[in-house]
Amino acid sequence: MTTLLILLSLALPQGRDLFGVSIALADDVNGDGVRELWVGDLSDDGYGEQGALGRVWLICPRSRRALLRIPAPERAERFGWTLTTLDDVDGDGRDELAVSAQWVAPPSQAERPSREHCPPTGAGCVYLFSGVSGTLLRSWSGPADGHRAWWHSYGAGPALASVGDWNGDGKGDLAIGWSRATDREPAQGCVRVVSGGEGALLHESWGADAYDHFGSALTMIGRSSSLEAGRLAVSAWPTCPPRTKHDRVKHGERPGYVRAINSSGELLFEARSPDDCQQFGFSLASIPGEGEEAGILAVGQCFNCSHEPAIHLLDAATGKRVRGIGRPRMREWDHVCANGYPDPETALVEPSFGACMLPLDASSADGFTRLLVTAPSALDDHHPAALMSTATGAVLDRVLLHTRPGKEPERVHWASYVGIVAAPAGDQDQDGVADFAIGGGSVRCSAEDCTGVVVICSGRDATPIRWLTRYDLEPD
Ligand SMILES: [Ca+2]
Ligand SMILES: [Ca+2]
Ligand SMILES: [Ca+2]
Repeated sequence: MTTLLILLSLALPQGRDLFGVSIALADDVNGDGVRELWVGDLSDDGYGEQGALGRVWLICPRSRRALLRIPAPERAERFGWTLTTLDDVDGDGRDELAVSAQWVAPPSQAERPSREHCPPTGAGCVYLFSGVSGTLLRSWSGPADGHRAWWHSYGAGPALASVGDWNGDGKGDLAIGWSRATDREPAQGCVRVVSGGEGALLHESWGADAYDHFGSALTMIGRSSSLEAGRLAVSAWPTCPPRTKHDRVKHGERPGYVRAINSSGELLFEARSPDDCQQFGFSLASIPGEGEEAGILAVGQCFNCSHEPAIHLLDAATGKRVRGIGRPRMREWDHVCANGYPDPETALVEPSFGACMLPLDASSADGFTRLLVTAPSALDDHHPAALMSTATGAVLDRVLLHTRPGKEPERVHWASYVGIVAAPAGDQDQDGVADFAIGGGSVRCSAEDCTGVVVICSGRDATPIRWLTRYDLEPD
């Protein structure tokens, strides 16, 4: 019934609260000693041909003030599903912000595709803005994009990643995953690395086959400082060719793969799942190594796949699998809520386990990096994420949304899909440990429920510190 309500609601343009579908850590713009957050907001005010126009907020979390609002540029729609900060480009010493629009309306009415066409045909765009003023610096076009899971916002594209200074000109550069790009074959997908300074194409590589959707997820690996070029990991989630049902059965699933390339464009390795899962690479995260160590590339396979969800930890230099993290039992993931399950001892965490991953700075007692792992779910999402040991796969700390600091808990009950994104949040509570933020984005079934949120959590023990919703934002 819940799923039905969501589907019905999605069919309607009204009532979507999609505040928090994307998050990135900003500089301390207002000088209060705590860094700001960029938050994407696809909520329902302002609609175009293909859906919400979208906007991006720069928010001071401490005061809940919006310091800047970047509206969708002219003819851009579905603006803000993905965003990333970039090392300084315009020379003011502050990071810039890259934001995607999944669709750009053509200039003439005659060229408009049907509104029902999903994913939309035509062009999408990625825009680079000054991180201080929100001034548009440049943009790059590619094929229109959408979501990998058709009924919600998981895995929205085009994927974006800051790649440090790829070409050595002292300015930040950007990788864009155009997973629906067509070369010799349809939807092979490509990744393009572009220069933040000049806008020039620095690198381009393509998926192996038709419908590989290469470029679906991106992350930098083995990078120790911000303006140092590292290596780029790119994943492909192949889909079945859109032919007849018979063909679909005949072709079956094809395994997903992850490739790593360096700033000379050389292929360093290609990795696949031990079980050939199609959605290997749904999520990617990089755990930097100490000193000469190459570090670890964490690869998630989750959600809507016919294989068991899992996280694979690969050697970042060779792509060889080091170990895996399996889906925990509910009892371990959330010992409070597990009591509500028919069989808490055997029930497993949602199959969205691993939808998003984020390594945290502070190490666990065993000396290994802790990995934030999300498992977003629908309307009763009390346990969206946990900190896990990359050594043992054990759950170390849990993000539990039973209470909202300083507020009535009712709204908490209706936060949903929290964990479709995760981002570093700086040290918000100023205890010397870097914190993190996880975001939701919801479909409202009536006026008061299902709020899109950004939940800022303590990097020390994962306790929620602060909630941000668009209703809380104070006008500046
Ligand atoms: Ca600040
Ligand atoms: Ca700048
Ligand atoms: Ca550069």
